[in-house]
Amino acid sequence: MVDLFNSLGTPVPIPIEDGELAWLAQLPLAYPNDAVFARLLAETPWRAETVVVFGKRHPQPRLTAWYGDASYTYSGLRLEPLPWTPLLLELRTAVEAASKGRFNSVLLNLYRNERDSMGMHSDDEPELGPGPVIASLSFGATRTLMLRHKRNKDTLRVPLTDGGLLLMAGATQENWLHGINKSTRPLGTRINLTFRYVV
Ligand SMILES: O=C(O)CCC(=O)C(=O)O
Repeated sequence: MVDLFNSLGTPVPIPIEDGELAWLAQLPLAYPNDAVFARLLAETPWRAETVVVFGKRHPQPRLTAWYGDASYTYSGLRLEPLPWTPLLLELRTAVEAASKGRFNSVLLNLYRNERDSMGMHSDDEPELGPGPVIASLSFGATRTLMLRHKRNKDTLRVPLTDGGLLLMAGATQENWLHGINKSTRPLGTRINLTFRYVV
């Protein structure tokens, strides 16, 4: 497990080979984390999508919503964007200030409980361009992000706590897979927002 205890406004690098990761334990926000969580939960038109994996259709084990300026395709699923809400624009401004990045889209993931998950994958769709910066903001229950190196199979576990911002950049998507495993321990609800720049 990585020990993540910075609380200043600047993300702290997490050293990994063949990639760039940084963690900010609390993104500075105008409202408490639980207020943001409650609004996101209530205001988002959550969807249960079906994806195609190796030619077979599967329900995604979580709910999602796609917002921003561009459509996005992954696992045979084409997502048409919803318009930015005032809250999502505020969160984007805070994420851009902390990351020095620029984002035109955000995927919202709702993990209802310990049975929801995200399979190991890379955010390497062509429309994200080379070396994309992905800014991943978490609210609610802590879930652990698993990272696995594509060639040497090294692994890293990063606990994604309430209000924390994880930045993945450089060659991370080229060289690493990441995902959220199901848990055998009961877990509460978590909302994750991954900000991206779709070309
Ligand atoms: O929920 C998370 O922290 C992972 C999200 C993720 O990997 C993605 O949206 O691509």
